[in-house]
This record gives sequence, C-alpha cells and structure tokens, in this order.
Amino acid sequence: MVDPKPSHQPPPLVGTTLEEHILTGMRGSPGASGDFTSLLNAISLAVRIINARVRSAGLAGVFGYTGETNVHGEQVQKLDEYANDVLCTVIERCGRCALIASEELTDVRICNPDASYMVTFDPLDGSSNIDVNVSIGTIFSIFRAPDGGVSASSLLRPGRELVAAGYAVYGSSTTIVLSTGQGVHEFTLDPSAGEFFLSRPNLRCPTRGKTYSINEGNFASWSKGIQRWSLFMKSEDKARGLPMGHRYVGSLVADAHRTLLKGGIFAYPADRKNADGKLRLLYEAQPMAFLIEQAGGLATDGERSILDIVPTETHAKVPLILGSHDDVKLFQEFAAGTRT
Ligand code: AHM
Ligand code: MG
Repeated sequence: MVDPKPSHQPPPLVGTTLEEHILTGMRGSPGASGDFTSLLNAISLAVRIINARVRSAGLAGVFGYTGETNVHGEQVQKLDEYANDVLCTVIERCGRCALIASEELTDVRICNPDASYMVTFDPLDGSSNIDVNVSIGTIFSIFRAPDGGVSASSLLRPGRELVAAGYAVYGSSTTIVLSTGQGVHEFTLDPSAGEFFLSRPNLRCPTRGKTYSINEGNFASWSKGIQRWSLFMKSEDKARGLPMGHRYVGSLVADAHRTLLKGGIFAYPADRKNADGKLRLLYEAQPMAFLIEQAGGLATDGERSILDIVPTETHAKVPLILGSHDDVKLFQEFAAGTRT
C-alpha cells in the first residue's frame, strides 16, 4: 500500500546556518572575496565564546570566582572586559579587519592596516543586568575601510555607510539578529550543535505597537515636550490604543529586540544630566538604527535619522528614539512642541 501524500512540506532536516545565509547573500555580489564572510564568522565565533562565559556567570559566583583571583590563581576578569578581549582577539586574528572601535577601548585600535573592513562593538551591552540574570547582549557594526589606509578618524562616518550591523542577545535563548542591507534576519544558537540557525527571516517592525520603553525615573529631567508625551502614553483613550503598556529592561539589546519584533517605541532621550542622552552613537545607536530601518521602522535623535548623524568622536553620545514608524513620529511631534 502507498502512503498518502503529505498535505504539507515537512520542515527541512537541517536548517540554514548563519554561514550559509551569508555565503548565499554574497554569491555574485561585486567584490565578494570571502573577507566579509570570514569576518562575520569571526564575530559569530566570538559571540559563542562570550555566550559560554555568560551562561556560567552565576556558577562563577558559586565556585568563588568573585575576587581578583580565582581558585587556580588566575586573574578574574569582569565579564565585559572578557567579552571585549574575546572580540578583539578573534576579529584581529581573522585578518579581515583594519580598525576596531569598542566601548571598552579608550582609543580605536589599528589591527591589519590593509584589510578591507572596520568593526565597532559594544562587547557586553546592559552589563548592569549581569548580576541579576537579566538579558544582556553584544552589538556590532561593519564599515568598509577607506582606500589609502585607516586612521583614528576613519570611523567618524554616518551610519548610512554601514555594510552590516547586528546584535546578539544572551536571553532565554542566544540569538544573533543581522542585516547586511538585505532585510533583517534572526539566527538562534543550537547549543548542542554549537551553530546558529536561521530562526526568523525578514523581520519587520510593525507600523504601530502597544508598548513604550523609557526609564521613567528620569521624568523630572526631561524637556516639557517629552514629559507631555510620557503623560500621553499613560492617558486613557481606548480608541487610540491608550494607555500604552510600559516595558523597560535596561539593556538596549533586549529593549530594542522586543521593539523590533513587536513594535512600539524605545527612547533614551536627552535629559538635564545628559545633554546628548546616554547611549553611544558609533557602537550602540548606529547599528540599532541600521537594523530598525532595514526592518521598516525609524530611529532618530528626536529630529534627524540616526543614520545621517556623523560622530564627532569615537565615544560620542546621542539621544536615541527607535521603533514603529507611527510611534516614533508621534514622539517627535511632542518633542518638537507641535503636539501638546
Ligand atoms: P552599557 O551596559 O553597554 O553601558 O549600555 C548602557 C545601557 C543600555 O543597555 C541601556 O539601554 C541603558 O544603559 C540603560 O540606562 P539606565 O539604567 O540609565 O536606564
Ligand atoms: Mg551598551
């Protein structure tokens, strides 16, 4: 007897790996030399190594790895320093990166001056959440290196020139969300295989969302316009979808990831203490803005697209408002005082 034909296609036995996905995207593209794939492979390796350490961070405490030295007499690094060292080592060794900028490095680091790319990263974003077992992540971006060699100012460029950006979330699972300028795709680590597999292709940020995300504790230091916006978010008007729900993790990766997937708005605006906000333009705001715009959302400083702003220095800060198109536009109207 012949089995009846299945009514649907069975899922593939093996999913698409991150490397396969990158290779397919690069095939046939001008200048595809394999350098870009090697660089992304290096970043993915660094993320897996950092992930292993993040997953045992609690055990480190249990086993007494809390002081300056551990039971083996080795220096114990803080997790964010460790993440920085892993990324620097793996990226430098792959030989495809000319220049590195990191939140943990005071100055940019020239590694392979003739290489084709430059990389920025925030090695462990949301590090204040490490001790309380809440999601943290790694943010990165990739620029093409200029012809004629790199210098300290080579990375002071608008985010529009990025060739790729992404972040890893060390959450209930470990994921990498990546864009090489052809949509945004999520890959999830299968810990048993040690491999990232495509889990959600072509992520789109909904036009409107149901939650807003901001540190409400800063209310008293915001401008009048932003205070009015915050009160509006909490006001009751069912027909307009108000009040919005409030969600705030305090890790940019986690708050931006939720906003990208479910819509809504994340904001870290300027306040009385921080005239330029708190977040860093080069390795936090630019990569997140690149991803959100690729997913159909908006990322602004309240007026301009983040991707049009040129950093004045490596660690320059910027107000960051990102998320669903309509929710970000509304924020801008309140901030500008055109809506009260
Ligand atoms: P960092 O942990 O890399 O220094 O990043 C700064 C963090 C962001 O992840 C987060 O959005 C923000 O600081 C939270 O700040 P606050 O505690 O002031 O709300
Ligand atoms: Mg950060």
